[in-house]
Amino acid sequence: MAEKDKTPKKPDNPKIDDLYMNTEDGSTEAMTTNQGLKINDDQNSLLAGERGPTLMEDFHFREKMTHFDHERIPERIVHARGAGAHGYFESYGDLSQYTKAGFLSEKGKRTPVFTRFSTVAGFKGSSDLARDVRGFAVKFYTEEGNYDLVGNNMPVFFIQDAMKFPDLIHAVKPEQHNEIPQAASAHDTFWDFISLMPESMHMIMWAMSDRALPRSYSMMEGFGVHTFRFVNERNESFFVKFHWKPLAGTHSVTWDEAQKISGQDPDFHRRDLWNAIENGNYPEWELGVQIVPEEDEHKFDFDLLDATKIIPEELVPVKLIGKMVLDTNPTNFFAETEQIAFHPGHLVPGIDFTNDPLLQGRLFSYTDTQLSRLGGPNFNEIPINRPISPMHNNQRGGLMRQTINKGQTSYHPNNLGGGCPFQAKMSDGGFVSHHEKIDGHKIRKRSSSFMDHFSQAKLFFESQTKIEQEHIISALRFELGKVESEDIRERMVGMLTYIDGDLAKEVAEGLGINPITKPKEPLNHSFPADADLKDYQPTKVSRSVEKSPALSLMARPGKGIKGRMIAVLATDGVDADSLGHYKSALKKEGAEAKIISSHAGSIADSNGDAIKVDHSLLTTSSVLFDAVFVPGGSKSIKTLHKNPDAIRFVDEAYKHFKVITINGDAEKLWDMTYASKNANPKGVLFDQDASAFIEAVSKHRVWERDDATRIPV
Ligand code: HDE
Repeated sequence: MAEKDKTPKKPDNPKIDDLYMNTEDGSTEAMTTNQGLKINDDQNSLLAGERGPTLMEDFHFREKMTHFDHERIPERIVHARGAGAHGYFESYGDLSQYTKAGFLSEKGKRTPVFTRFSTVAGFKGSSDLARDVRGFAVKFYTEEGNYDLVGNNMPVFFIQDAMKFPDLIHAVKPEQHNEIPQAASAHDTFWDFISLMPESMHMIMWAMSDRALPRSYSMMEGFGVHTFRFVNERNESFFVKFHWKPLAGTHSVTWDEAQKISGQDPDFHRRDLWNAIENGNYPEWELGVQIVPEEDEHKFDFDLLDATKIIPEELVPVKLIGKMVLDTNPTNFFAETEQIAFHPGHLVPGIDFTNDPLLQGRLFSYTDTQLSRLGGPNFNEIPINRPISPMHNNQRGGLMRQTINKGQTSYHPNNLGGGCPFQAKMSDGGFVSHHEKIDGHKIRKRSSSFMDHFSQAKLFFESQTKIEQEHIISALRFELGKVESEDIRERMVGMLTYIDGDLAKEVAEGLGINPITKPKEPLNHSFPADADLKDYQPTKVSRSVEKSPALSLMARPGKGIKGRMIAVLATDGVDADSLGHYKSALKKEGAEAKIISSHAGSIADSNGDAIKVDHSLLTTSSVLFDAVFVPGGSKSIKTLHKNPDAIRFVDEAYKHFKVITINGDAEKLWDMTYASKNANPKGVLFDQDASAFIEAVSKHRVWERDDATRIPV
């Protein structure tokens, strides 16, 4: 028999007395101290006389204030700003040919996950819309222990060796003398470092592309970045690269929007994820793998261990092996999203590392950082970090220990404790590292197979569509335009000539640099002392594919408009039929139609029915929406077409390549816009029904609208 739901229904308009009855089991909940003592007065401190000083003995005040004083923990050194959600991963089939990982062993097998998305450079309170790489970290709570796939939304990285990570991060974070700028790479120290690091050039192309400005977490790809290993039951190993492919497609916002969103709603991505889940529009990604047999390790013209390289999908296709759905918001941000501790070294049998020197360094850093961030070695006992599989070992004590270990023994081997916990055989899921043969000199040196820094940067740039290339050029003009040192600007533009001559020329033009000075070789300034420069030349400079269309965001438009935000401009007198038709069609597709009006509260439609207003024109902006619908209704339009904010709303949406539908009398409002001066405006639909609008919105933006950026808003 199903258990009776004891949760009391929340009254629609709760009165203060109802709020005493809000616990899950319906009982009342008295306020207590941390010792369980019921509190009678939480309003006043204990005073010596009505107008006297506070008494030291006020234990309730002291406890409350002490806890408050210690509420913050150190934010993450990188990826401080983030948001996360619970969900599940479902395997598409049996992957045992490649890996013995249990969670990939049968069709339909579900594993709970928690996923956290983040920006890298900004502090915890910074804007979601910074131009930055996004973290894409997934904790799989498998039956064989926690497996963490701690990736990013770009498949390569700035550096090849973990030794350089502190330098990279010091360069991109706010400058040390004045702690400016926040969450931005557009400043001198970042470009000073980058312009001396040719190995960063491939990643710079990604970071300057629209990938750095995702429309939504649910519209970005994720990548494991490093090459990992799959290992099967026969101990055969395969190299593997992980990919997350969003079902909603890959979409971004423009830089002008990003900057405005940072002011209008710095929580834009966090809110988008939260609302999508609350509204049942669960974000979904497919997990894909590129699998390379061990014997093919040296078949490529790049090194699989070099994290500044991709394996083009045209060389090794991505095989889809499962789906992740995020369907539950955290109950408490701090307890879950903030305290979750990821680690690329959290593995399950069937998945293992390679010798990628960036990955190897990460294996040290992630536990180490939790010691200061979460305060000690017991962070694995925080509920969000606990595995669902049983956990037994002889680790004891330490700050904030939660487990009450029973018995006499905490060592191995033991007889007194019955030999427990015992070591598990491989056949019982005991983890054994892959038996890779290693034979080498102890040496600090980068392999010369890592030295071709430009071929893939070029491949990326040349695989972009024209509009994406233009965005990369503008991004570089902006970023370098904010750099004060002319030397750095010039050095960086010089470096770009090694990627693409036209790219360098276009950027130089925007910066007023003429002529371009090609930096003298060697370009790399990250040499050890006493280096023999011959060792730092590429062994091979080649490109096995000329173009990789998969590298363009346009390659993955996705399906439908689930989770898209549609602005409906309307006020009293709005045409009830048209509005009703659109609202129900959009809801069916999982999009959110929001009524934006000249005032807050509610409006009366042409039938006199009251409609709730979601935002007034004062409290929102077109940059927070994907498309605009202006229904007719002469009274509504009469009011709106005199409102400069409404006109600006439409113009700005036009500027950002968004689909606009104008129905009936709304044409009067359209005629007031700058955009209407174009006789043939692309992506503006007149008197269309909702299906035409939905089809147009599913393409995300009208990139072919070539007069868009000329709109002066
Ligand atoms: Fe991280 N990284 N990282 N990183 N990283 C951290 O760990 C580090 C790198 C990534 O939502 C830190 O718990 C080093 C690549 C994500 O909680 C820290 C190096 C990739 C997150 C750390 C790298 C990542 C982190 C900070 C160079 C993509 C956020 C707080 C060797 C594959 C996870 C923490 C979350 C977080 C170190 C490079 C992804 C300091 C030393 C490459 C998604 O340990």
